[in-house]
Parts: sequence; structure tokens; C-alpha cells
Amino acid sequence: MERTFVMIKPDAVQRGLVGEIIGRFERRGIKIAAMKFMQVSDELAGEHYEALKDKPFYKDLVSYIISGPVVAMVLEGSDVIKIARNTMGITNPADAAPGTIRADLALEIGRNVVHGSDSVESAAKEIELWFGKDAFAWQRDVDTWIFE
Ligand code: DAT
Ligand code: MG
Repeated sequence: MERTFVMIKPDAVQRGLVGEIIGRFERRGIKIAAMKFMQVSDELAGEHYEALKDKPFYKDLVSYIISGPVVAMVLEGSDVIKIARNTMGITNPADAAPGTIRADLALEIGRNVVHGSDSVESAAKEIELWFGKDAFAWQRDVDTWIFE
């Protein structure tokens, strides 16, 4: 079983899309391992987007992510890093496939409503950064109907 870090960004919270987005992951069978509603600090935003700090859009990205509360989650499932990103759609909503969260709920790259880890390494790093030891394990009783 794999784990990934997913964040519902401030635009989606402000627009009342939290339930819609979480519902899409839940309905697929993805398990919510941990979740919290929080305001991101400047420091956390900087650490989270450290790899992008030389990009021209970095400053806008950080101010976007700290502009209001977010929902941070650890999601769990088989191949969940790839599946969560496929459910989200590619980075720019204008190019994302219809049916994905970004295509269905957003229009622009700088307001793309969700974040998801892109590899096993970044998932481990982001789960540690955002949850530390708070990402606990719990048993979900329907798992045998979802995982073969
Ligand atoms: P993703 O969020 O799909 O993993 P990423 O890690 O490359 O994409 O970039 C992180 C965020 O930065 C992305 O969700 C939106 C923003 N971003 C990426 N490329 C951008 C660009 N060319 N112009 C403006 N914002 C961009
Ligand atoms: Mg990324």
C-alpha cells in the first residue's frame, strides 16, 4: 500500500469545493489516512515548494498557497501517487483531460485547486513535512471490496 500527500488549495476552500474534491478521491476507493484544515505559514510554503524557488512564478505560488486555509491530507491505496495525480489532471487546467478535478473545477494554472506528490520520494518528504508523526495508520473495513 502506497501513501501520497494531497492538498486542497485556498481557491478551492474559498469556492466551497472541499467536499466535491474529497468526494472524488473517496468514491474511487482511495483511503483518507490523515487530514487537517490549516493555514499555511510562509516557512512551510517555502519548504514545500523549495524545488521551485528559482522559477519565475515562485513568489506568486507561495502567496497563493498562504492566501487562505487549505486542507492537507495523506491518501492511501495501491499505486495512489499516480492515481491521485491522474484524478487531479495535469498541472494546467486548460490542458487537463475532462473528468479530472483540474479540468472540471478550474481554468488557470495559478488557480489549479489541488496539489499531489509526484513520486515516492516527494510523497515521503511531504508527508513528513506536513504531518510529521500525525499520519497514523487505521484499519478500513471495506478494503477487501476495493483491493484485490
Ligand atoms: P504539479 O502541481 O502539477 O505537480 P508542479 O509541481 O510543476 O506542478 O508546479 C507546482 C505548482 O506551481 C503548480 O501546481 C502550479 C504552479 N506552476 C507550475 N508551472 C507553472 C507555470 N509555468 N506558470 C505558473 N505557475 C506554474
Ligand atoms: Mg508538483
